[in-house]
Amino acid sequence: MKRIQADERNVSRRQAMRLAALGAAMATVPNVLAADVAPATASAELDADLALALKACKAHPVITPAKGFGDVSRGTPKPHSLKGQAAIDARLTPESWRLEITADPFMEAPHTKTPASLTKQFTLADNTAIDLPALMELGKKHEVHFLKAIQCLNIETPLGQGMWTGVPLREVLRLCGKMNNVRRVYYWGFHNNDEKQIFKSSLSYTQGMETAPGELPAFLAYRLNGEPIPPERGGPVRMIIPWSHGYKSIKWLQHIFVTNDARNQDSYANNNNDPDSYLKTAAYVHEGPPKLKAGDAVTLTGTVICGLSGLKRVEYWVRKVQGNPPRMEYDDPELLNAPWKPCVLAPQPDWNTALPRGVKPTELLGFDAATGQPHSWPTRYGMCAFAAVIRGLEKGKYEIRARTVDMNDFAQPEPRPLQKSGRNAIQVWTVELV
Ligand SMILES: Nc1nc2c(c(=O)[nH]1)N[C@H]1C(S)=C(S)[C@@H](COP(=O)(O)O)O[C@H]1N2
Ligand SMILES: [Mo]
Repeated sequence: MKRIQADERNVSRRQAMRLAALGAAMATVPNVLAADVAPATASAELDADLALALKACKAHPVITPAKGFGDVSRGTPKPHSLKGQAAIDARLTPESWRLEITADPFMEAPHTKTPASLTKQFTLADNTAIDLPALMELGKKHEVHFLKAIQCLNIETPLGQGMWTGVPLREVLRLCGKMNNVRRVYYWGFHNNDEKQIFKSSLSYTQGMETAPGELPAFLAYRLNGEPIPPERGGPVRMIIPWSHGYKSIKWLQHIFVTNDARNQDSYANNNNDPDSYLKTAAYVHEGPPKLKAGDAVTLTGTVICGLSGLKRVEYWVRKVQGNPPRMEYDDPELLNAPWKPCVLAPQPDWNTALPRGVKPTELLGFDAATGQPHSWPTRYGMCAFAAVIRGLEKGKYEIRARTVDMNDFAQPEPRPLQKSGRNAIQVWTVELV
C-alpha cells in the first residue's frame, strides 16, 4: 500500500511501462492483484491479470462521442427536438443563435440595497444581442479547451466526458463595460417561452471573472470534441462550469443576467441540492453479470471521477454473503475495517493522437503547457476507467464494492455522506459464482 502511495501520481504510467516490459521489474508492480495468487505462480499470473485489467479498462475510451452521452434535459417539447423553422424561431441554429446580457433592476432591503448595472447591455429588443460569429471572434484570442466529465448531482452514473472548446465567461462579461453592484451572475437557456420551464444556474461575480493560476475558468462552449455542439448536448452554445456537477453547465445558453441579489437562487437550490457543488471524487461500478463460473477470473470495472479533493487510489472489497443481506451503511464497521485492495487505473492515452481535430495536449486546461501531460490522472474534474481482476473465489455469492480514497485520505462517500451534494454512495456488484 505504501509503495503505491509513493508514486500514486504515476500509477497509470507505471502500468503502461509494465505492460511494455512484461516479465521485468516485478518489484515495481503495485500489490493490486498479488494477494489473490499463490506465490509460486505469482509472476506470470500477475502479469496476465494486469494485462486483463488494463484490457478491461480499454473498452472505455477517455472521450465519449457526442452521441454517447446520457441525457438530462428539461422542457416540453425538449429543445433539441425542435426542427426546421421551429429551431430557427427558438434561435437554436448557429445562424439564429443570440445571447442577451442584462442587469437586474431588483432591490429589496436589507439584502439588496442597490440594483446591479452594466455600461452596455446586449438585447434582442435593440438588436445588440451577441451572435455566434462575434463569440467565435472572441475565441480567436481567448479560446480554451477542457476535458470534462459531465456528472449529474442526482444520478449515480457519469453521463460522459468530452473535450469542450469555447471562450471564458470573463471575456464575454468584459464586453459589458463597467459593472456596478454585481454580486451574482445567472444564466439560462431556451425554455419554450414558458417561464416555468426556465432552468437557471449562477456563479458569484468572482467565480465568473477571476481564475487563479492553474485554476479553471467558467466558459461558453461552442465545440464538443472538435465539432459544433449538437442540439442534444446543448448547442449551439453551452455554458461549461469545469468544477461543478451537470446542472451548472446550462445547455442552449441564451441569457446572462447579472444581479446584486447575492442569494443563490439556482433552479437546483429548490430541491435540497447543494447549489454550489464541486464534483466529488468517487468511483462508479459497472454492474457485471449476475452469475459467473467458479474458477474463472472475476473482472470488476468502473469509472472514477477525480473531483475537488483529487484521487489517491481506487480500491475494491470482495465480501462473501448468504441470501440477500440488507443494504450496508457507509459507516458500517465491517465495511470500514474491510481488507480493501487497490484497483488498476486505465492507462493514459497517447495525448498527441487522442484529442479531436488537431488540438494539442499543450493547449488543454489542466495539462502542462510544456510537456502536454495532465497535472493529474484521471484529469481534474475528468474521469477514467478502473478495473480489478479477482481470482481464487470459490462457489458462492459475493458483493464486490469499489470506492475512492481522495488526496485528503477520505474514503468514499466521506466527506459527503449526504447524497444531495452529489451522488457518490459506494456501489455494489452482486455476483454468484456457480
Ligand atoms: N437548459 C438546460 N440545461 C441543462 C439542463 C436542462 O434541463 N436544461 N439539465 C442540466 C443537468 S441537471 C445536467 S445533469 C446536465 C446534463 O448534461 P447532458 O444532457 O449533456 O448529459 O445538463 C444540465 N444543463
Ligand atoms: Mo443533473
